[in-house]
Amino acid sequence: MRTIMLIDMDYFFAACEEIKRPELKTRPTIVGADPKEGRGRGVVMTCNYVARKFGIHSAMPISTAYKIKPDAEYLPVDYSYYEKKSGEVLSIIREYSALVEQVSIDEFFADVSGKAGSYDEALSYAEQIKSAVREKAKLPCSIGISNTKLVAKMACEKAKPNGIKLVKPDEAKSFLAQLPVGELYGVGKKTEEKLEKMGYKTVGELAKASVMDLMDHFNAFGLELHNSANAIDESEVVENYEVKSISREFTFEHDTRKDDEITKEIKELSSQVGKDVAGRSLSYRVVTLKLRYGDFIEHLHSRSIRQTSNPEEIAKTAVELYRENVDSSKKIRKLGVRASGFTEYKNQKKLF
Ligand code: TTP
Ligand code: MG
Repeated sequence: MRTIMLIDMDYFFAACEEIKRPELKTRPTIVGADPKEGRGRGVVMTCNYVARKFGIHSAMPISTAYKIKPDAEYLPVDYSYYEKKSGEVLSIIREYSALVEQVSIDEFFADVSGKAGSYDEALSYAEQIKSAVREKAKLPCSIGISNTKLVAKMACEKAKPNGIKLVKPDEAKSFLAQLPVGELYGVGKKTEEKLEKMGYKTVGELAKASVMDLMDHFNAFGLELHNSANAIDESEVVENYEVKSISREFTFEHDTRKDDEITKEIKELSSQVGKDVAGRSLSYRVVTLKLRYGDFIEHLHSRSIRQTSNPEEIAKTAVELYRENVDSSKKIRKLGVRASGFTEYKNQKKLF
């Protein structure tokens, strides 16, 4: 029998800020765009649970948050610190499990099948991991435990904040059955709407739907939906040492069409991405430029180049992509620059 844990940090970016300034723990604290006294653009990346009590949440426009709570603490995003803390958490979890998969900056699957003989043992093992993360990294987390990644992940959502939830294999189907379809992992807004139109409101109802019917509507994804709703998930926890991409984004104060303003920002973003790439001793092969226009239409433009570790190539390629693709009849709201297609150049050198 497999025992899988999903460890997700609570209000991660804001919890990191509380380490730097413990007095924030009792204050509503919001990490994200600068609110500029209500005129700011961009969104709340996350906020602590003190702020959540006022209805503030991730992805909310920062101006809305400011309307609700102008006297909250508003802090800029300090990625490099959060990445450092994320690395610390990963090392702590590795002390407890040989098989760890990092899903995002604050989310980790651990297969602890060999470590916990029974589910009671799994619970106390999770307690130990949670305490170690709290004591060593000074950060709170929540842990979901089950025999599949799917149910562990969804159990963790229910354990939040600062909790542990175990769903035993024979309880998995009934645990899922009561949830609205929108809460099933993998179901986004569009799928949710479609499923509701088809008459499936809860995961339990979806579980009983005919696979054929689901596949008629969703093709192969229909089978996945059927399996998920029935708590069937064979996927394994896989080690992933590699980073897939590194990116930075920027939202302009005012939508703009000024070429010099835009290229300056593309170069700045490229330089930040370049530093990050170099810091990890990576070489890259793909550069992507994201352009979001004032009407919120977004385009991604990518180019493959010769594998290189030269950070300058990012700005050069991104600016080329901009010149070749920009729709100059429209103003730009937001920019993003991404590097991907990595190999570790230290290893490459060894190979050659
Ligand atoms: P989450 O784990 O989704 O959120 P959280 O850790 O802040 O809160 P919770 O207690 O509910 O887990 O995301 C982890 C971090 O990723 C979060 O602190 C901020 C960042 N983030 C973004 O950058 N963009 C987003 O859209 C979201 C949701 C989060
Ligand atoms: Mg989290």
